[in-house]
Formats: sequence, structure tokens, C-alpha cells
Amino acid sequence: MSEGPPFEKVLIANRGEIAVRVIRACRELGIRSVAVYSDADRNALHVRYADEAYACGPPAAAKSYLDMDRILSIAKRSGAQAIHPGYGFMSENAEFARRCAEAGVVFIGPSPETIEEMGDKVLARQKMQAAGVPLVPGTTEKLTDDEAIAAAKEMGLPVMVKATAGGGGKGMRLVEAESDLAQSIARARSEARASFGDDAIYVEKFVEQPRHIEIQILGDSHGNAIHLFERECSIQRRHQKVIEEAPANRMPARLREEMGKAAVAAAKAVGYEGAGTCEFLVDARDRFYFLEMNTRVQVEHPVTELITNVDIVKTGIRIAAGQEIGFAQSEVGINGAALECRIYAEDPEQNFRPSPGEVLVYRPPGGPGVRNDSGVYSGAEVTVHYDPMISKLITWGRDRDEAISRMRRALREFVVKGIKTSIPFHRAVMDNSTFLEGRYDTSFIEREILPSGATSVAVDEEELRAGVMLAAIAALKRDQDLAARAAQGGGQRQTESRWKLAGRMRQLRGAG
Ligand code: MV4
Repeated sequence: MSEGPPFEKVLIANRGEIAVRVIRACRELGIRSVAVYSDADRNALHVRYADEAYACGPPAAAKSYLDMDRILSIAKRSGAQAIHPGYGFMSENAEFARRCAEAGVVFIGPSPETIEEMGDKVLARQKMQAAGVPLVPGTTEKLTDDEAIAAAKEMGLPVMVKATAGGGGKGMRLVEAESDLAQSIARARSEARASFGDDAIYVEKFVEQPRHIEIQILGDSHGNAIHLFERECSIQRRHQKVIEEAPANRMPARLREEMGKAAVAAAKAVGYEGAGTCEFLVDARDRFYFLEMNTRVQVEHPVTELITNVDIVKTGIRIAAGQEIGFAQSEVGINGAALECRIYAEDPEQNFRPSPGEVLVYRPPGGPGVRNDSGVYSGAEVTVHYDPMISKLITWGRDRDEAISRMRRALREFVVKGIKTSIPFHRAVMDNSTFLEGRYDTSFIEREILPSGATSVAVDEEELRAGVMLAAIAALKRDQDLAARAAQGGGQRQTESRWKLAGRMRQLRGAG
């Protein structure tokens, strides 16, 4: 394939590791890259890697990375032919995609119509139902309060009341008792109104202890669509993914095939162009249900890249330039296994409180099977203005055990000083027997590691945090002291005992 560079110049409307990732793809494709940076990011890594960089405003994202006029004017000024939005920021903003088109700049991603349709979760459910994709049982219309209550009673509790404009866990409520329906609906609506300016809701049957398995898709403007198999993203904390892997655990060939087919049908149903993801819930009986489609490159795309040898970001850029995907479904297979640990500038011992500051020492791991996608370096500043993820540590192995051994080894090599990070947390997970057996679901962190996991679904989050956190922090401190004393006596290393507190956490919770 010697088609020449798909574009001459691309603007990356993002920051951090994903901006770096896109710049790398551009470099390999022979495309000049244009970075934008807020005042807080003057010295950021993505600025150093790009061919050109332009200031785009003050630190607050709303006034810089989210300022459409400003970003589009920089695109014009720099002569960029296309804009890559990365993830977050304007990546799923249909208005921005539309404005790019009006300005004669290619938006690297699906059409504004697709973004809009998939952003409206009820419209997405209608589309997917028509395409024969299995949905979580529930409603496919926006409902009045009375309709929602009637629908919930008919399908039987527990149910999830979800904001149509939501997604990713925002604006949803678990309702377990009929007597709570009215109040939960009211709360879901007011949350949705505050977050999205839209209080429409729908109702789904609650899927108990589901696994979160998603399928990477690629579609092009020539009508081709394929999938790149699945990722398992069940390890989440308050709807933030923490560890992802590919392929998924406990994935019978039949389920894999059916989910792949469903994802391709979904892509075709919306004429999907670019890289996207179909999110599914998989229940204990291996039934799968479409949850939502993410119309962007995802944080965890590298695990798929490592097992399929497909460069998802480069392929997305080529597709946006009108090229074909360039390979067929039959040419894509699964080779080995990959894991990703998201490393945050957070203190895992202080309820994952943000830990901004200067990265005094940054010494990332390397060696066989290790990839580190990062936006920081020694001397970089982690500010409070943006997402605190500083690095994605990804390992590959011929099988899951090898990927885990490499992750354990890489986490041990990783040195970050000046800020606290979630590295110790990841080290603990790599020794957790439930994780090692691959027998976890979305309640993993809540059950095995911490009391403050995905609790918004099951319990009132504020209440839980207020009461249990104080007790839990005290418990952590006690354990730390014990571990420190043991270490002094030539005993075990501290990090090994700190997290094995699930039993105590449960006790505390029961007592609270
Ligand atoms: C659900 C569910 C159970 N049943 N919907 C959370 C994020 C958002 N994308 C949808 N989510 C869920 N929707 C029904 N009908 C459970 C979750 C859920 C979850 C999903 C994926 C990964 C982690 C999760 C943690 C808690 C709840």
C-alpha cells in the first residue's frame, strides 16, 4: 500500500498521552502534526512532540480545548486539513464535527449524524434493535414519569433508570423497590438536567453483576465494517476503567463470534466511519446486551492493537481521508493477550485523592512486551485542570499469564517521584487471586479491593463515602503501620499487605 500520506497536516485537539499517541501515528504516516496547548500545558509532552504548536487559551478546558472557534481558527491558520479529537473533550461532540465540515476541515471520526444518534441512548437503542443487536430488556422511548413507573413494574424490579443523554454511568439510578420508583426517577431527571440540559429518561432491566465487554469496530466510507475482537473492562472504580484486557476472560468461541457479528451489524446500521466501540454487558449466563456505542478512539485501544497488530489510530486517520480499511475480517486474528493498567496521579491510600504536582523523577519500564503510552516526563507538571491519568502501562504476552508476569515486572520497574500514583494499587491487583483466575465482574474493586468502587449503582454514593471512607482510611493506616513494623523486622514489603482488606471493608460497611 503506497497511497501516500492521507493528509499533509493534522491538528490534534487534545492533550496528554492521547495527543502524543495521535502525533506518533501522524509521524509514521508522514503527516505534519499541529498541537494546541492551554496556558497550563505550555511545557507538556504533546507540545514537544508535535511539528507545530499553538496556544489555545487559559487552563480551564472550556476556554481552551473545548473552544470550538479557537480550535477551528488555529486549524485554518496552521493549514491543517483535518482535526483528530482524541477521546474526551470534543471527540463525541456532533456540533463540533458539523462545524469542522462547514469550515472545510475533516473531522477524524464518524459523521455528525452518527455521533448524535449514538449520543442519544434511546435513539441508539432503536437503531440497534432494528439492526438485530440484542439490547438490555427495557424501553426504547423517552418516557413520562407515569410511563416509566408502569414500564418498571411490568419488567419487574430491580431496574436502572437512565438518562437518554447520559452514558458512561452518568445520570443513572438503580431502583430496587417499587416504592422508590417515583423518587429515583425524579432524581435521575434532575441529575440529567443539571449535567446534560436534557432530563429525558428510559428504563432498563437491571443486569446483576455483569461483565463489561466491548468490541472494537472499524468502518470506512466504502461500506466496509469489521471488528477487532473484544476487550474486558470490568475493573472499574466509580465508572472509571482502571484495568482492561484483551481478549476477555471466559469467552466461549460462540459468544465471541456472536458479539463480533452484532458489533459489525451495529457499525453497518449507522454507516460507521472510523474507529469505534460497541459496549456490551455480559451476564452470568453469557447472554450479552448492547449498552452503548462510543464514537471515538478509546483510552484502552492499545490492548486491542497488541493482540491484533492493527494500528487503530493510523487506520482511523486513513479512513477519514477516504481510504478503505485496507484489510479484511479474515485477516485479523487474536495473537496472545494484553493488559492495560491506567496509572493516575492519585493517592490510592487517600481514597484516590488527586495528587497534582511536579513529576520529579519519571523512569518508565521497558523490555519485552512492554508499552507505555504517557503524557509526562521527569520535570513535567501534573495540574488539577485535567484528567489525572499520567500513563497507560500495557503489556503483551503469548498468553494471559505471560502478560501478567510482564505487568508485574513492569510495575516493579516503574519509578515516579514527586507525586503519588496508583502504581501500588495495580501491584496489589496483580497478586489478587480473583483477578489471576480471571473470574471477576464489574463489582471487583468494590468486593475485593476497596469499599468505594462502583457504588453509585447499589448504594447512595455520598453516604457510603462519608461514613465508610473515614473508617477505611483509618484501617489502611493501621495496616500500614503494622506492615512498616513487619518490614523493619526484615519482614514483608509494605505494599503487599496494604490492600488485602476486603474482609474488613465489608465488616465496616455492614456495621455502618
Ligand atoms: C447497567 C448495569 C446493569 N444493568 N445497566 C455503568 C456504566 C454505563 N455505561 C452503564 N452501566 C451499567 N449499566 C443495566 N441495565 C450496570 C452498569 C454498571 C457497570 C457497567 C459497566 C462497567 C462497570 C459498571 C459498574 C456498575 C454498573
